Amino acid sequence: MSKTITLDEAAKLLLSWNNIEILTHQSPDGDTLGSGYALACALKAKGKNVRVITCEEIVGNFAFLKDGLETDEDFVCEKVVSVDVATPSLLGVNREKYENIIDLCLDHHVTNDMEATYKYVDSESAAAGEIVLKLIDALGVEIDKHIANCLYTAITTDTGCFKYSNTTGDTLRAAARLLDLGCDSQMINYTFFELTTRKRVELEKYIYDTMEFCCGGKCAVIYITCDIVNKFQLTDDDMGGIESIPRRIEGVRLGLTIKEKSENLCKISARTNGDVSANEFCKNFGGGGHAAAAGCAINENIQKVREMIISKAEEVLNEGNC
Ligand SMILES: [Mn+2]
Repeated sequence: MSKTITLDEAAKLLLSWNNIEILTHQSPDGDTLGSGYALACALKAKGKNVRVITCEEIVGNFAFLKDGLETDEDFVCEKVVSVDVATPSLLGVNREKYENIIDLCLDHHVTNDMEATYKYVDSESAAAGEIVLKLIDALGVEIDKHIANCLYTAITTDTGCFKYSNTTGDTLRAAARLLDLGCDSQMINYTFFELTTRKRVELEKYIYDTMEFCCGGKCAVIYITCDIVNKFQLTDDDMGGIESIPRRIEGVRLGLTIKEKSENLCKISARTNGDVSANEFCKNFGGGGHAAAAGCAINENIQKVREMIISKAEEVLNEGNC
């Protein structure tokens, strides 16, 4: 059992520790990386040896988050902190090594089921970045421009540029403070919400061509098959945020994305505008997440998965008279 602690207690622990590794989740997003690198920089400012552990090399649009965080080659880990990791499987390639040795878990997912010695989970926070901002204050570290950029990236990406229903007054006050501290919001929002690639445009063409509607238009389903990923050599970066396309359509209450990962494995992302629970929908298939955004995986071929989720969507949307 993990011991739930306050942020002040978490700060005290961190100040008493050294040689700290910060774990981020697989398929890294702006929140896990922004929060992880911001916390690392703050701990470094307190004279700690620290490094961020990722499941893959961080290149492309997220690479700037790593600035100024060189790690000694002879680093020996003593303490492990996870940020934005809701469940052990999200540790990916690092799961085996780390899942039983996490000292502190920091997260904002209501479904968090990580085992750690100490835990701070605040599901009211729109992003782990909001929690890390408060933690850095508790550590007594002055937030420089780079830390502000990391935290702004965390918060803006997890809120869809402050458009999702998880955005609260506190979220906006946190973001406002980061602007006051000199973060480059224009560069960050351009990078994550406007900049696109040719490959991405090709993917969107395919998605609009193959999109399906069910439940009388209350549910829209899009598909990303292995064939299309191979044809355009799509990376996770190219596909980021694609899941939010279906729910933009008028009348759609539940937007579903089926990503074919292999012949017998598909990942499903559910997105809603908050009135239908994406979390409850994905729980039917052993997954979970938030009210407006959740996911699950099904070990079946894509045709079977299509039938399963459309039939569940019909059940959910018709039952609730949505
Ligand atoms: Mn997050």
